[in-house]
Amino acid sequence: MKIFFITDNRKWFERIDSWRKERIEDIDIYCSPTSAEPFLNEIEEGLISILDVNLLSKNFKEKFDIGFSCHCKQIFPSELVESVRCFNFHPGLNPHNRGWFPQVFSILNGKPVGATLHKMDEKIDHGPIVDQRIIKITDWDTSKSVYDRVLQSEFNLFDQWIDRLLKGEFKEIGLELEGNYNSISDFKKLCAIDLDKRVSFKEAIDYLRAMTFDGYDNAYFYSSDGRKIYVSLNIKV
Ligand code: 0FX
Repeated sequence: MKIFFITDNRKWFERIDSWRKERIEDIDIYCSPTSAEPFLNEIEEGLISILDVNLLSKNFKEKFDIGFSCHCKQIFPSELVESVRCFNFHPGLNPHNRGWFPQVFSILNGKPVGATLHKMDEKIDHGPIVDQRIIKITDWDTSKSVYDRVLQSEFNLFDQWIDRLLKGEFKEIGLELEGNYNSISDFKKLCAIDLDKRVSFKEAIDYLRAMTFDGYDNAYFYSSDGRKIYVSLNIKV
Protein backbone atom coordinates (compact mmCIF):
# COMPACT_ATOMS: atom_id res chain seq x y z
CA MET A 1 0.00 0.00 0.00
CA LYS A 2 1.31 3.46 -0.90
CA ILE A 3 0.45 6.30 1.50
CA PHE A 4 1.27 10.01 1.52
CA PHE A 5 1.12 12.53 4.32
CA ILE A 6 1.46 16.28 3.88
CA THR A 7 2.20 18.29 7.00
CA ASP A 8 3.54 21.75 7.74
CA ASN A 9 3.54 21.17 11.48
CA ARG A 10 6.61 19.87 13.31
CA LYS A 11 4.75 17.98 16.02
CA TRP A 12 2.65 16.23 13.39
CA PHE A 13 5.77 15.42 11.37
CA GLU A 14 7.38 13.82 14.44
CA ARG A 15 4.22 11.83 15.16
CA ILE A 16 3.92 10.47 11.61
CA ASP A 17 7.65 9.83 11.28
CA SER A 18 7.76 7.72 14.46
CA TRP A 19 4.61 5.82 13.38
CA ARG A 20 6.21 5.18 9.96
CA LYS A 21 9.17 3.41 11.59
CA GLU A 22 6.85 0.62 12.79
CA ARG A 23 5.10 0.10 9.45
CA ILE A 24 5.63 -2.07 6.42
CA GLU A 25 3.64 0.15 4.03
CA ASP A 26 5.35 2.48 1.57
CA ILE A 27 4.93 5.89 3.26
CA ASP A 28 6.00 9.30 1.91
CA ILE A 29 5.89 12.46 4.01
CA TYR A 30 5.78 15.88 2.36
CA CYS A 31 5.69 19.53 3.42
CA SER A 32 4.54 22.60 1.50
CA PRO A 33 7.11 24.75 -0.36
CA THR A 34 6.39 27.67 2.01
CA SER A 35 7.15 25.49 5.07
CA ALA A 36 10.39 23.95 3.82
CA GLU A 37 12.77 26.08 5.89
CA PRO A 38 12.09 24.55 9.32
CA PHE A 39 12.46 21.09 7.75
CA LEU A 40 15.80 21.65 5.95
CA ASN A 41 17.66 19.02 8.01
CA GLU A 42 14.90 16.44 7.57
CA ILE A 43 14.76 17.20 3.83
CA GLU A 44 18.51 16.63 3.59
CA GLU A 45 18.14 13.33 5.48
CA GLY A 46 15.39 12.24 3.07
CA LEU A 47 12.73 12.04 5.79
CA ILE A 48 10.44 14.61 4.19
CA SER A 49 10.18 16.14 0.68
CA ILE A 50 8.68 19.35 -0.65
CA LEU A 51 5.41 19.03 -2.55
CA ASP A 52 3.34 21.66 -4.36
CA VAL A 53 -0.14 20.12 -4.59
CA ASN A 54 -0.96 22.29 -7.60
CA LEU A 55 1.87 20.80 -9.63
CA LEU A 56 1.09 17.12 -9.17
CA SER A 57 1.80 14.76 -12.04
CA LYS A 58 -0.73 12.15 -13.19
CA ASN A 59 1.82 9.63 -11.94
CA PHE A 60 1.53 10.99 -8.37
CA LYS A 61 -2.25 10.55 -8.31
CA GLU A 62 -2.01 7.03 -9.74
CA LYS A 63 0.82 6.02 -7.41
CA PHE A 64 -0.98 6.57 -4.07
CA ASP A 65 -3.83 4.55 -2.53
CA ILE A 66 -4.56 7.01 0.25
CA GLY A 67 -3.40 10.46 1.43
CA PHE A 68 -3.51 12.51 4.61
CA SER A 69 -3.35 16.21 5.34
CA CYS A 70 -2.08 16.82 8.87
CA HIS A 71 -2.04 20.63 9.13
CA CYS A 72 -1.06 21.13 5.48
CA LYS A 73 -1.18 24.80 4.56
CA GLN A 74 -2.11 24.10 0.93
CA ILE A 75 -5.64 23.47 -0.35
CA PHE A 76 -5.85 20.08 -2.04
CA PRO A 77 -7.13 20.57 -5.63
CA SER A 78 -10.31 18.75 -6.65
CA GLU A 79 -8.39 16.48 -9.08
CA LEU A 80 -6.38 15.18 -6.11
CA VAL A 81 -9.28 14.54 -3.71
CA GLU A 82 -11.30 12.99 -6.54
CA SER A 83 -8.55 10.59 -7.61
CA VAL A 84 -7.03 9.62 -4.23
CA ARG A 85 -9.01 9.04 -1.02
CA CYS A 86 -7.75 11.87 1.22
CA PHE A 87 -8.36 12.56 4.91
CA ASN A 88 -7.67 15.65 7.00
CA PHE A 89 -6.77 15.85 10.68
CA HIS A 90 -7.98 19.32 11.65
CA PRO A 91 -7.50 21.25 14.93
CA GLY A 92 -11.13 22.40 15.10
CA LEU A 93 -14.64 21.01 15.50
CA ASN A 94 -16.12 21.22 12.00
CA PRO A 95 -18.23 22.97 10.87
CA HIS A 96 -17.57 25.55 13.61
CA ASN A 97 -14.71 27.98 13.02
CA ARG A 98 -13.32 26.06 10.04
CA GLY A 99 -10.00 27.37 8.78
CA TRP A 100 -7.24 29.04 10.71
CA PHE A 101 -6.54 28.76 14.44
CA PRO A 102 -10.04 27.55 15.47
CA GLN A 103 -9.44 27.76 19.24
CA VAL A 104 -8.67 31.50 18.98
CA PHE A 105 -12.07 32.15 17.44
CA SER A 106 -13.86 29.70 19.73
CA ILE A 107 -12.60 31.51 22.84
CA LEU A 108 -14.06 34.69 21.31
CA ASN A 109 -17.32 33.53 19.76
CA GLY A 110 -18.18 30.62 22.08
CA LYS A 111 -18.55 28.11 19.23
CA PRO A 112 -17.39 24.57 20.07
CA VAL A 113 -13.80 23.51 19.49
CA GLY A 114 -12.06 20.16 19.26
CA ALA A 115 -10.38 17.83 16.79
CA THR A 116 -11.90 16.55 13.55
CA LEU A 117 -10.99 13.70 11.24
CA HIS A 118 -12.80 14.06 7.94
CA LYS A 119 -12.69 12.94 4.36
CA MET A 120 -11.53 15.79 2.16
CA ASP A 121 -13.44 17.50 -0.59
CA GLU A 122 -12.30 20.55 -2.55
CA LYS A 123 -13.46 23.02 0.13
CA ILE A 124 -11.41 23.89 3.22
CA ASP A 125 -12.05 21.72 6.34
CA HIS A 126 -15.32 20.70 4.78
CA GLY A 127 -15.75 17.03 3.75
CA PRO A 128 -17.84 14.36 5.55
CA ILE A 129 -16.78 13.65 9.11
CA VAL A 130 -15.31 10.34 10.23
CA ASP A 131 -14.86 11.22 13.92
CA GLN A 132 -14.53 14.19 16.25
CA ARG A 133 -13.46 15.00 19.80
CA ILE A 134 -14.91 17.97 21.68
CA ILE A 135 -12.57 20.02 23.90
CA LYS A 136 -14.09 22.08 26.72
CA ILE A 137 -12.78 25.64 27.08
CA THR A 138 -12.46 26.90 30.66
CA ASP A 139 -12.61 30.56 31.76
CA TRP A 140 -8.86 30.45 32.41
CA ASP A 141 -7.74 28.82 29.16
CA THR A 142 -5.52 30.66 26.71
CA SER A 143 -5.21 29.89 22.99
CA LYS A 144 -2.08 27.82 23.81
CA SER A 145 -3.61 25.70 26.57
CA VAL A 146 -6.65 24.86 24.40
CA TYR A 147 -4.43 24.18 21.38
CA ASP A 148 -2.26 21.72 23.35
CA ARG A 149 -5.36 19.67 24.26
CA VAL A 150 -6.73 19.84 20.72
CA LEU A 151 -3.45 18.58 19.27
CA GLN A 152 -3.38 15.70 21.76
CA SER A 153 -6.95 14.82 20.70
CA GLU A 154 -5.91 14.83 17.06
CA PHE A 155 -3.11 12.38 17.87
CA ASN A 156 -5.64 10.22 19.75
CA LEU A 157 -7.88 10.24 16.66
CA PHE A 158 -4.88 9.28 14.56
CA ASP A 159 -4.07 6.33 16.85
CA GLN A 160 -7.68 5.17 16.91
CA TRP A 161 -8.40 5.51 13.20
CA ILE A 162 -5.29 5.07 11.12
CA ASP A 163 -5.51 1.29 10.73
CA ARG A 164 -9.25 1.40 10.04
CA LEU A 165 -8.80 4.15 7.47
CA LEU A 166 -6.10 2.16 5.70
CA LYS A 167 -8.47 -0.85 5.59
CA GLY A 168 -11.38 1.33 4.42
CA GLU A 169 -13.35 0.54 7.59
CA PHE A 170 -15.07 3.83 8.36
CA LYS A 171 -18.39 5.62 7.96
CA GLU A 172 -18.85 9.15 6.72
CA ILE A 173 -21.24 11.60 8.36
CA GLY A 174 -22.22 14.44 6.03
CA LEU A 175 -22.11 18.01 7.38
CA GLU A 176 -25.59 19.29 8.18
CA LEU A 177 -24.43 22.90 8.40
CA GLU A 178 -21.83 24.86 6.48
CA GLY A 179 -20.68 26.51 9.70
CA ASN A 180 -18.27 29.40 9.46
CA TYR A 181 -14.73 29.93 8.16
CA ASN A 182 -11.92 32.16 9.44
CA SER A 183 -8.93 33.12 7.29
CA ILE A 184 -5.42 34.06 8.33
CA SER A 185 -6.27 37.69 7.53
CA ASP A 186 -9.21 37.48 9.98
CA PHE A 187 -6.66 36.48 12.62
CA LYS A 188 -4.24 39.26 11.62
CA LYS A 189 -7.04 41.83 11.83
CA LEU A 190 -7.86 40.60 15.33
CA CYS A 191 -4.29 41.24 16.46
CA ALA A 192 -4.62 45.03 16.09
CA ILE A 193 -6.08 46.38 19.36
CA ASP A 194 -8.48 49.30 18.94
CA LEU A 195 -7.57 51.31 22.04
CA ASP A 196 -10.76 53.38 21.81
CA LYS A 197 -13.14 50.40 21.69
CA ARG A 198 -15.37 50.15 24.79
CA VAL A 199 -15.68 46.59 26.12
CA SER A 200 -16.44 44.88 29.42
CA PHE A 201 -13.63 43.35 31.52
CA LYS A 202 -14.90 39.93 30.51
CA GLU A 203 -14.64 40.80 26.83
CA ALA A 204 -11.16 42.28 27.31
CA ILE A 205 -9.92 39.22 29.23
CA ASP A 206 -11.48 36.81 26.71
CA TYR A 207 -9.85 38.73 23.86
CA LEU A 208 -6.42 38.60 25.51
CA ARG A 209 -6.81 34.90 26.37
CA ALA A 210 -7.63 34.23 22.71
CA MET A 211 -4.51 36.13 21.62
CA THR A 212 -2.14 34.55 24.16
CA PHE A 213 0.03 31.77 22.79
CA ASP A 214 3.47 31.27 24.31
CA GLY A 215 6.10 31.87 21.61
CA TYR A 216 4.01 34.24 19.46
CA ASP A 217 3.48 38.01 19.70
CA ASN A 218 -0.12 38.54 18.61
CA ALA A 219 -2.21 41.40 20.05
CA TYR A 220 -0.59 44.82 19.73
CA PHE A 221 -1.18 48.57 19.86
CA TYR A 222 0.93 51.58 18.96
CA SER A 223 2.23 53.74 21.81
CA SER A 224 1.93 57.52 21.66
CA ASP A 225 5.55 57.66 20.41
CA GLY A 226 4.76 55.18 17.60
CA ARG A 227 6.23 51.99 19.06
CA LYS A 228 4.48 48.67 18.43
CA ILE A 229 3.63 47.21 21.84
CA TYR A 230 2.62 43.57 22.15
CA VAL A 231 0.15 42.46 24.84
CA SER A 232 -0.59 38.99 26.20
CA LEU A 233 -2.23 37.72 29.35
CA ASN A 234 -0.58 35.99 32.30
CA ILE A 235 -3.16 33.73 33.92
CA LYS A 236 -2.62 31.77 37.15
CA VAL A 237 -5.16 29.33 38.56
O1 0FX B 1 -0.38 23.72 12.12
P1 0FX B 1 -1.32 24.64 12.82
O2 0FX B 1 -1.68 24.21 14.19
O3 0FX B 1 -2.72 24.75 12.02
C1 0FX B 1 -3.06 25.79 11.10
C2 0FX B 1 -4.57 26.00 11.05
O4 0FX B 1 -5.10 26.33 12.33
C3 0FX B 1 -5.26 24.78 10.52
O5 0FX B 1 -6.63 25.00 10.40
C4 0FX B 1 -4.68 24.46 9.15
N1 0FX B 1 -5.31 23.26 8.66
C5 0FX B 1 -3.18 24.30 9.27
C6 0FX B 1 -2.57 24.10 7.94
O6 0FX B 1 -2.58 25.46 9.84
O7 0FX B 1 -0.76 26.12 12.75
P2 0FX B 1 0.52 26.79 13.37
O8 0FX B 1 1.51 25.77 13.82
O9 0FX B 1 0.96 27.84 12.42
O10 0FX B 1 -0.08 27.51 14.67
C7 0FX B 1 -0.43 26.80 15.82
C8 0FX B 1 -1.07 27.74 16.80
O11 0FX B 1 -0.13 28.76 17.13
C9 0FX B 1 -2.30 28.49 16.29
O12 0FX B 1 -3.49 27.74 16.50
C10 0FX B 1 -2.28 29.76 17.09
C11 0FX B 1 -0.80 29.97 17.39
N2 0FX B 1 -0.22 31.05 16.57
C12 0FX B 1 0.37 30.76 15.37
C13 0FX B 1 0.89 31.78 14.61
C14 0FX B 1 1.55 31.52 13.27
C15 0FX B 1 -0.32 32.33 17.05
O13 0FX B 1 -0.88 32.55 18.15
N3 0FX B 1 0.21 33.35 16.29
C16 0FX B 1 0.81 33.12 15.10
O14 0FX B 1 1.28 34.11 14.45
